[in-house]
Amino acid sequence: MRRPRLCLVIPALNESQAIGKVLDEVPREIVDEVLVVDNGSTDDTASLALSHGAKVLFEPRRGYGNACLAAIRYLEGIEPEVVIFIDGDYSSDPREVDLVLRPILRGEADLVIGNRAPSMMEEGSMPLHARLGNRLALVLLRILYGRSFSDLGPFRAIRWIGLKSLGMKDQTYGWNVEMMIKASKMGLRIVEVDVSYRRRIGRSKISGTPVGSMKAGYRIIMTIIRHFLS
Ligand SMILES: Nc1nc2c(ncn2[C@@H]2O[C@H](COP(=O)(O)OP(=O)(O)O)[C@@H](O)[C@H]2O)c(=O)[nH]1
Ligand SMILES: [Mg+2]
Repeated sequence: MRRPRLCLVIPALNESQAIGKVLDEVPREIVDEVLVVDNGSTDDTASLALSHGAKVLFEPRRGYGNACLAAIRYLEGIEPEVVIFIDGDYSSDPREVDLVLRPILRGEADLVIGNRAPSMMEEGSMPLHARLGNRLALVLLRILYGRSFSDLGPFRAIRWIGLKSLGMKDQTYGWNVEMMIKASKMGLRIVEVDVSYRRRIGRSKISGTPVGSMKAGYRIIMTIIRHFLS
């Protein structure tokens, strides 16, 4: 199997407690470039990312999607073969990069989504309200698009050509589900693989509180409906 030019993208907002540990777990023999997109952190996320071997991009506009879009703009100049997205909070395990990469290397997938398998989830890693929001979104995807996914997990690999063709736009937490909907509509081959999920280090920016989950859930559900109507 030929090794792709692989870039790992890590959106990060105030992850100084976690980012160094995350970067230390990246299998550098597989990953060619690691990008941390800092979204205006007020802690030393950026300097820690630098000292742990990442390239740091700054995106002043807040939002998970904005961070990912900034990474895509940068990658236009690199034209990697595969891009892997992973959160910077230590919840997903970068040592599992090969799990999400394998179906692409085998030529079986264009997009591989890491399914946070219940048997591989650390207790307390995902609050009940986040689980319920995830379920609701998955039910909607099934009803509106006829697609059965197991998870909206953020740890995922996608072929660069496929990613570019999606024309991603979502600036916030609808990003992950936008990718799944567009990839489905465009007929990309989507494969799910089981990955682990740990308790994050530091404070959650999204689904750590019921209010945060509701806001993110609203965004996600509106994204699903909007794309259905368009
Ligand atoms: N760049 C950027 N990253 C964000 C933003 N909000 C959250 N993140 C990052 O996105 C990832 C997921 O956020 P997290 O707080 O863990 O959400 P949770 O997993 O739902 O609790 C983490 O790596 C955060 O640092 C944001 O506005 N901009
Ligand atoms: Mg998290």
